Amino acid sequence: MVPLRFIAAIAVSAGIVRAACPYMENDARELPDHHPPVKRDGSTPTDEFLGKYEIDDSDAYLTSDVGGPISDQNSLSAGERGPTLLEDFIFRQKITHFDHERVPERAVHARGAGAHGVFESYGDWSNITGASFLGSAGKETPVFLRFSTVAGSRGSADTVRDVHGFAVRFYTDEGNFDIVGNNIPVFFIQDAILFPDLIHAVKPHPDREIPTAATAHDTAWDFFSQQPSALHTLFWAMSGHGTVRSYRHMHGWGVHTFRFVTEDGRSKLVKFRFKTLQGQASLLWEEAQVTAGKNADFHRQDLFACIENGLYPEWEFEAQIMEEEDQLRFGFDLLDPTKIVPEELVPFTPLGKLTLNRNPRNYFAETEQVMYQPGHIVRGIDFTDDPLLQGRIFSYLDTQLNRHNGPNFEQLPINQPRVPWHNNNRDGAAQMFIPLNTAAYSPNTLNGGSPRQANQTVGKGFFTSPTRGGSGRLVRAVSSTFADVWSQPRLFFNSLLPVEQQFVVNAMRFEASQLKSEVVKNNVLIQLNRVSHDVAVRVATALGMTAPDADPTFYHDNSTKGVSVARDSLLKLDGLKVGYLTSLHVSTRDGPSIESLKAALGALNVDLVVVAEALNAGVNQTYSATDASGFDAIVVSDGVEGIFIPATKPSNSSSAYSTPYGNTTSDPFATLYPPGRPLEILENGYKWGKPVGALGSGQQALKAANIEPGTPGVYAVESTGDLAENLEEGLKTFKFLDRYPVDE
Ligand code: HDE
Repeated sequence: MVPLRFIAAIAVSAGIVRAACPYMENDARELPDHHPPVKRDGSTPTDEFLGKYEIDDSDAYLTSDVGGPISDQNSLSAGERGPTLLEDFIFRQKITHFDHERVPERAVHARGAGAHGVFESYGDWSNITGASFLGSAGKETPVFLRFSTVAGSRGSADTVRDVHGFAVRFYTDEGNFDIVGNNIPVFFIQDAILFPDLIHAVKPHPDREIPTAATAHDTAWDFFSQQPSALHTLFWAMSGHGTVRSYRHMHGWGVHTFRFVTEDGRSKLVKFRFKTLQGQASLLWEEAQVTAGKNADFHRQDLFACIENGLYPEWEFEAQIMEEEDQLRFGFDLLDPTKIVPEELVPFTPLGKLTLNRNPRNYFAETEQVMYQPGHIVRGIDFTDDPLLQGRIFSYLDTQLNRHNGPNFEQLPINQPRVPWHNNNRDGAAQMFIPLNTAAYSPNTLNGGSPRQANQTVGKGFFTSPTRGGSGRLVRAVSSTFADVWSQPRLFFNSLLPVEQQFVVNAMRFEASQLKSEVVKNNVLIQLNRVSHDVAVRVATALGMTAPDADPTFYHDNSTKGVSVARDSLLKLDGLKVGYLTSLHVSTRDGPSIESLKAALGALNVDLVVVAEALNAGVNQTYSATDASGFDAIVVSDGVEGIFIPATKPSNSSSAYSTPYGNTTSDPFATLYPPGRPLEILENGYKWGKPVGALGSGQQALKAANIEPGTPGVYAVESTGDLAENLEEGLKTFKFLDRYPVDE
């Protein structure tokens, strides 16, 4: 039998197969090159690997799926007014393909957006892990990151309140490694067998399919209150972590404890975090709700635009590194995914940096078809016995089989490793390659024993950490070391600013007051009361109920840093937007002052969006299409106070323009937008904690909106220079939360 390698070598030298690309060194597999890689103009060219799969339709004839040039504008019919013929293979192929265009959406995390990027290791970490992508300083590894919400279906809005997915694939030179994480460091349940229960409870009611992408309903809170392991994640989700400003402004967490293993088999326990280098930022709930209606694509738009504009978001990849014997050292179990390890106990070690620098070129082929698995693991990293992780290792492979309708989904371009693969897996629907080895089994002699077995010492194979083992009676029970599920939600709540605590309480009031079942509401109060009597009383008040008596078994005053969103200023202002409210009545919109403001903000990578009644030179947006939710700060230009101040009576003067609420007006622009919109934008911006400002006589608009000049985050100024300086500070603060009252 001629070895595969030999056949491949002949094929290459005979020109039957092209020489291997850099990613597939010594490998015969390669696509034909009739579709040369397409380079995108601008900042984000396609990488060489995926480029080979791209199709460039420019200057080409339309063809059938099998290459014959065709016209498909009209179907083939028997006579001009006659029936379409079954013979019309062009019609049938096109319609059949269309009928099969969808694959099942993800059972959870269906709504999402992804991007390509690169990971760079800060150092040689071989003292703690044999993972090759962490093997030397400056080593680069391609990545693909998909962000998501959990509960909503594929067409749901981005800004619903939810946990957010943060799934990272490293295309390492020793195979694909996925960290399929979330923006919240803990999870609702401790055992994977409860996942279907959790999701059935959280998804819409089965009879009426209501509500979409929301937990504010009876089944969700019934489950949360019957399964109190959910409380910790619930508290995080009810805080700003559930309503992020953008995917760029959140951390990513690996959630489970994993293992690092060195080449010589020494292991450590690790928890992973991707720390946002933009800084954390959140929307307020009312703002998030409005945004969901005004711009359902708010987060994917932000991500796409920033990358397209070269404002590449970055995260530091960090690990909390612990000893094997630390498993029960901290007063909880490191195998319990409902627990964080407070950073005061174990600080984070920064290992490298992840940068997103390239948008997908086709949403379906890349973002929809990327199929992550916690089971995608590489040499030097290993699992732990966390029962949630154990179940996930099974579930993700299974769900991909369902989505792809067969086992060859790893051959899709976005899923392929960037290294050759060799095994005896064969056939199945949509097999994309032509395996030449007829001895598709192991051990074999007919193919020289190839593909050969690799292990810890031979062929740099994956190996299980030698420290791992298990024995014991078979049990169907959660470990008693997982029992305390109330102390850490309290730790989280204690660690928030009072106004952030208020938002958590407000969120619970919002959700719980929509519950129909008195029993569920009561159970919710019982569980909240175990975490905090204060929270239970505050929520009970809004429900018109009485909280149970204090239940102090788990009460404590500990706190930890790093869980609050609002405590720290933003690190970068990249991609933030300032709305500049002006009017066609004034010419300041294209004068030198606005240019200087644009330039000053542009230097911070902040976009100044000029809004007026109609598109015109120097105007980017109209009032009819604009809302406060589209901006991170709002300023009013000089000379436009007229459109903010409702007139008491219609003006008859043809030069006047002061009747936004009147149904008769001499303002030629007043009917171009909904009555009162400019004032509404300013009022909402202020209400939602944004920095607001006004130039010159525009300051009268602040008065009309009842905004007190001189209060934090309110800038009444005369020059654009002052405004730019103030806005920089204001945007770093991001939200001025003292505008929100806190319960006494
Ligand atoms: Fe997932 N989860 N999950 N999950 N999960 C899926 O896989 C599952 C859990 C997470 O952008 C599904 O491909 C089980 C924790 C992300 O493509 C499914 C359990 C964490 C994504 C699935 C969990 C996650 C998923 C649906 C309990 C954070 C989206 C489609 C044991 C650490 C990945 C799919 C993407 C997706 C199962 C719990 C994160 C059904 C059984 C904990 C980010 O297989």
